[in-house]
Amino acid sequence: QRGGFGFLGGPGETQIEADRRIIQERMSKIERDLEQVKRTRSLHRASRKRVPYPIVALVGYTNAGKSTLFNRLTSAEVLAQDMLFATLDPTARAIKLPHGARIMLSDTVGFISDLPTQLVAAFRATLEDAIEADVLLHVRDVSHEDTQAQAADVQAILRDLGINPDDGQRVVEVWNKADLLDGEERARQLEVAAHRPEESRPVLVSALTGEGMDRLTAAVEARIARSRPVYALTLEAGDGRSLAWLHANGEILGREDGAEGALALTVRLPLEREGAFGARFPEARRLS
Ligand SMILES: Nc1nc2c(ncn2[C@@H]2O[C@H](COP(=O)(O)OP(=O)(O)OP(=O)(O)O)[C@@H](O)[C@H]2O)c(=O)[nH]1
Ligand SMILES: [Mg+2]
Repeated sequence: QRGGFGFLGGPGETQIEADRRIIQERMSKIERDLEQVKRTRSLHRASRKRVPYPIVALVGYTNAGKSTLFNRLTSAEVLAQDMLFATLDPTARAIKLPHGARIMLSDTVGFISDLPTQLVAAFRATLEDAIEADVLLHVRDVSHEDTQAQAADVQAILRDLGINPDDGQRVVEVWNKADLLDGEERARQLEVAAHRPEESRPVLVSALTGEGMDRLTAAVEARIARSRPVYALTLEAGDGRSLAWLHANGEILGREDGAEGALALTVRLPLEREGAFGARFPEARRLS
C-alpha cells in the first residue's frame, strides 16, 4: 500500500497499481519521444541530402559498441553506456578520413531479437539512415557468446530493409571488442577473417583501445573510392555556372588556378550524377 499508514489504511493505490501506472506513463513518453525522433530525423535527412558526402552508417546488435566506435572515429561525446538502447536518437557527424575523403558518419540504434511488433515500425524509422547509406559498418561484439545469432538477426533485419548483407561493397563487418579475446581465440578469428575474399573481409578492431582503426578507415576509403568516382577537369575563366553545377552535384576535392583565369578542379561524384556530369563535361578525365 502507498499513501496510507499500514493498518490505518486510508486512500491509496496498491503497489501493483502504482507500478502499472508508472509503466504506462513511461510507455506513453517513449512513444512520444519516438514520434519526435521520426520528425527530427526526416528534417536532418533532408538537410543532409544537400551535403554530397557519402553516408557511412554504423549498424549492429545492441551493445556491440557502435557508439564507442562512433566516438573513437569522431571524438564526439555520444552516449556510450552498458545498457540497452542507449542510442534512441541517432547522431550523424561529418568527418575527414586519413586520406582526405569526407564522410557523414551516422550512429544508429541497436538491433535486438524478438522485438515486440508494435515497436518494429518505430525502430525501423530510426534506421532510415542505414537504408540510404553508401557504406554500412555492421559492428559485432565478437567476444559475446551469442555473436553468431546476433549477426544473423542483424542480417535478417538488413534484408527486411532491402539491404543485401552479403554485398561486400556496401556492408563491412567490424569485429569489435578484440581486446576481450584471448590469444588463441584472437588467432582463430583472424584466421577466419583472412579466409574471406578481400572485398568482403571483416576488420578486427577494438573501439575501446583503438586497435584496428587504420584498417577500418582504409576499408571504408576503398569502398567510397569505388562507389564515388573522382574526375579532373578544367573550367574556363568566368564559368560560374559550371562551378555552381559541380558544387550542387558533387564534392570539389581540389582547385588550382591555371593560365588565363582557368580553374583546374578535382571533383568526386555520386554514381547517379556521373551520367549528367559526362554529358556536361565530356573532356573530364577519370582519376579513380
Ligand atoms: N572491452 C571492450 N568494450 C567495448 C568495446 N567497444 C564498446 N565496448 C563497451 O560495450 C558497451 C556498449 O557500448 P556502446 O558503444 O554503447 O554500444 P552500442 O552498440 O552503441 O549499443 P546501443 O546504442 O544500445 O545499440 C560499453 O560498455 C562499451 O564501453 C571494445 O572494443 N572493447
Ligand atoms: Mg549506441
